Amino acid sequence: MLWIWFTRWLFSTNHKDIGFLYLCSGIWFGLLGLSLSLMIRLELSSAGLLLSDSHLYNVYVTSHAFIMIFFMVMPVMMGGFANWLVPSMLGSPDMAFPRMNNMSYWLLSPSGILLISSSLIQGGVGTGWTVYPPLSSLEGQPSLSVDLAILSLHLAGVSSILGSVNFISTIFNMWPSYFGLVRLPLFCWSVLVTAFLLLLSLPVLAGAITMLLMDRNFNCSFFDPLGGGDPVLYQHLFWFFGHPEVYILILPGFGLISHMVVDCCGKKEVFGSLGMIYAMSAIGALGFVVWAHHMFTVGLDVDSRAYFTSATMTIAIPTGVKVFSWLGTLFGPSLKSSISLLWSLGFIFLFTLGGLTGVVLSNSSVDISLHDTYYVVAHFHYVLSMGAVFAIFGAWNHWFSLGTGLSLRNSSMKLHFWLSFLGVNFTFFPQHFLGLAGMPRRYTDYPDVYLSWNKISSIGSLVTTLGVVIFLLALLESFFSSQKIVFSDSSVQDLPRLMGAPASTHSYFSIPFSSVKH
Ligand code: HAS
Ligand code: CU
Repeated sequence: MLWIWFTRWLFSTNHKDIGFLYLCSGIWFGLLGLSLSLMIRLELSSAGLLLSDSHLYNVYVTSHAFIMIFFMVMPVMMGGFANWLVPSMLGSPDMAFPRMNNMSYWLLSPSGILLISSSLIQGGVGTGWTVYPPLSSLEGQPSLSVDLAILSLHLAGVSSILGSVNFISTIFNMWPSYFGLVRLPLFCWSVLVTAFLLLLSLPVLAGAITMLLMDRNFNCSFFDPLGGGDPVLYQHLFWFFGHPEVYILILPGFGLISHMVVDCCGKKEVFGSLGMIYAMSAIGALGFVVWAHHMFTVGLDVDSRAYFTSATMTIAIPTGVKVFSWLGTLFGPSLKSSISLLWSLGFIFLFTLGGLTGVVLSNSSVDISLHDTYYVVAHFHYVLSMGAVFAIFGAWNHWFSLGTGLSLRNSSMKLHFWLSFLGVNFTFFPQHFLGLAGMPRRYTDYPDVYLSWNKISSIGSLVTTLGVVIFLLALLESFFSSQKIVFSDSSVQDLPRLMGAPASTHSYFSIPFSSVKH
């Protein structure tokens, strides 16, 4: 019995089983990342030191970022939702390489174990998620923790590359070619673009951290000026990966939002669907040529700064196309109120706010004073905590019943949304003011002048956490209640539309959910 259970989950090649595992791990890591963020907010809730050691604070900041990026958002979006939805939307029985899919998932666990162990031994990694030398070099942090974290990133990278190869092969081979890629559902498009970004950017990160590992362990000096190396080289390599990475985190969210928005107004297609495809492809391509906007303070020459400023600003155009297309889709009388509509509207509003502060930061002259301040922290939490995370919660509400046959209590989910909406705004809006007033990021302490906004920010994080508790309780209630949604024959006929397949393909659609209960 136990063996059957064991093999079911350990050796599974079924995209829904693997997706389920990814979602479960995502929730677990999400809670871990949330706990770390609470420690950060606790430390910053008053002036002076609460933690005995400022290095420990840096360890919290570093682990929080690694866990949220590599073990929460990426696995949930690509591993969880994409695994569930892509084969279903394509009308294919599974992913192209089901065993490779299993391997992608099971590489993530050793990677997570390495990352967590890195925090538990020899003081942990306090380098920030960017792992810049010389702080991350042997002189900066001689402990083994940094090496463990590097190996963890390598494994997570292999897992993601295998996943990308699988998604690209699945989409190109399992989508009937006579439909043409123009009719490929937008979520599949977003996953396709993301998979290419992963495939092209992760090897560069792998190169950079391998060089760092060589510097640390084999007396190399790629990033050490004393041996003819250059620490700025690391920054170029890291951000050549790092900037595409931020679009990797948001593009699948764009895809999910498009489907939710369409379903909420009962329309057949997103307004400007072809434009959405071009916009996502443009964001993906442009994402590779703007990396040095993270490095305006390293002493770039004025021409490079002018180039990286203007190239970065052009990304606002395709992103604007997406925002206005969502609004165009929502425009009209037939809006159906639902929880996923709330998250979608929240996403559009708050992601745009975060995008606009990105445009502010892209001005190299302004960034000289805003770089490494809380303004940057506010920017990226608006696009991530309110962009990526809102898309995840929206999609969770949108597809939960279809995937599990269970239902979530409407009032709890509404409360969860409003607590999150209030909580994140209270947490991150004041950080704009702190940044403009000069408060640096990654510091444990601050002058009293920054106290009040920091207090409000910390209270905000408690409100968000309360929302998460409500969400978890509602989830437990739904799993343990005996109330199951019974799909009628007519709703099964409606599955292609519910899954988000384009209207023109419905009659060709093979119903993916053989397990749907009648
Ligand atoms: Fe960013 C730093 C610029 C989008 C995530 N970003 C970060 C970091 C993260 C991150 C994690 O140029 C910190 C990394 C670290 O640890 O150091 N970002 C941008 C720009 C965009 C952008 C221009 N970022 C994202 C997304 C992310 C993300 C998406 C993840 C999900 N970001 C920066 C810059 C830095 C930066 C600097 C470095 C700062 C520093 O000093 O370290 C764009 O893609 C945003 C486009 C979206 C919009 C909104 C919708 C568009 C509409 C059209 C009309 C708007 C116009 C603009 C014409 C613009 C509605 C008008 C402008 C006005 C201000 C009114
Ligand atoms: Cu960037």
